[in-house]
Amino acid sequence: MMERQQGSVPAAPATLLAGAVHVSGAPVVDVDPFSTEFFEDPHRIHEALREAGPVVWLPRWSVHAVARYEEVRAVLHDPATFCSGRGVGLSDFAKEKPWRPQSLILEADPPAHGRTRAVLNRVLSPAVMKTLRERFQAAAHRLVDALVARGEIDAVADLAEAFPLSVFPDAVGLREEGREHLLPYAGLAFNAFGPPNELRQRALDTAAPHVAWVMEQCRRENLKPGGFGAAIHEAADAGAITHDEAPLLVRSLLTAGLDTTVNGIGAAIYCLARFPEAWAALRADPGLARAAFEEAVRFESPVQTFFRTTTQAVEIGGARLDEGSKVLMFLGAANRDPRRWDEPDRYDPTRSTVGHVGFGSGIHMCVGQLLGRLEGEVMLSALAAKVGSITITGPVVRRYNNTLRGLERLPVTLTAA
Ligand code: OVV
Repeated sequence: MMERQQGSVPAAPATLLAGAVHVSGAPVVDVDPFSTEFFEDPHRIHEALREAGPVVWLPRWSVHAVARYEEVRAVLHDPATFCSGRGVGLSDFAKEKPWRPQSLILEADPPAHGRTRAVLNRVLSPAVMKTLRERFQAAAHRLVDALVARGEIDAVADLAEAFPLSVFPDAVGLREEGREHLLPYAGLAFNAFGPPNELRQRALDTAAPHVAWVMEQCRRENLKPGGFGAAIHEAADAGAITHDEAPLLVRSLLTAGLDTTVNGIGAAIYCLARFPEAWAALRADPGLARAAFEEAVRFESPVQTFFRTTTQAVEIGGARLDEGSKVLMFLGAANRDPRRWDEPDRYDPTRSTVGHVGFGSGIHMCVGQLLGRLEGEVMLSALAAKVGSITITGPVVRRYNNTLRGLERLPVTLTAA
């Protein structure tokens, strides 16, 4: 492995090793997409990765990567060749023991995946969303009223985290005590998809109390009737999954269901604070709330990356990949690929976002997408109804995570409408 110096990333776009090409035929791009420099400003390096070729080789972590829309989609839509069962992080489960028991849905392939997916599809169905909408709307309106009364807030802790925390744990059926473990657990799980860098190491070193609490909450006796958790256990009664699978599927909700919506809502607030035209359009037509949230998911791509692993030798984008090759998919780069999007760097709630890969695509496409969209929509529609302006009033601080893109702090003033 080559030595990298901190702070050596040049101001110019990513360094091509003077036309170097990997044995696979993929151009070599010498960047670390899991470094703090990259997290601070990924967009120009995303561009360099797209421009370098349809598939590139990243020597820093010895993986191939795709950053163009077309190839990201192609990988997502060929799960037989680009599998998830060997893990969707850098670690190859065929060679390394997973840090926790393997997810029965995220880290599974057909046909096994279809069975667990069907259960979560039903637990998070449109019909279930209908039963939640009023409750979520009321919670959003209550929170926005309180925040407008305060005026000066941190839009991360006070809004993007506070709102999902006020609705999601109850919807799962969790007890009150210990909910402070949820965000640290999710943060560590998303860091664990990354390479063995400091972020991942530190996350795993401090994981034990969060892991223990989360696993305990997945047991049937700790889940209140009427929630998503109880519904998963009832699917085991009905024979759709086994009784020992149910807790692990509940764990998927606890891993993937909170930090994602926190960063999705955070992305939307950050977009609306930076694009006054978009904010004006939303205020004029609160019916744009759902579209404004969706466009924020495209624009910021709260889930930036996932890996796949090749099940056989395959040619893609003119490169020849061996069996067992890890392929890194840059969802965020695909969502701003100018080959696919007009003015990709413009946040525009009136554009068509159809086909964006912020929720993935294909058989693994976010099973909680309706819940995420519901939370985003009701929050943005409450803001549109009650807030006149969102002004950034202090330093915006980024939160570093190997998979999630979002902020640590976003100081804003909200004025009443
Ligand atoms: C989409 C996603 C992210 C993280 C974890 C899981 C799923 C899971 O199934 O545990």
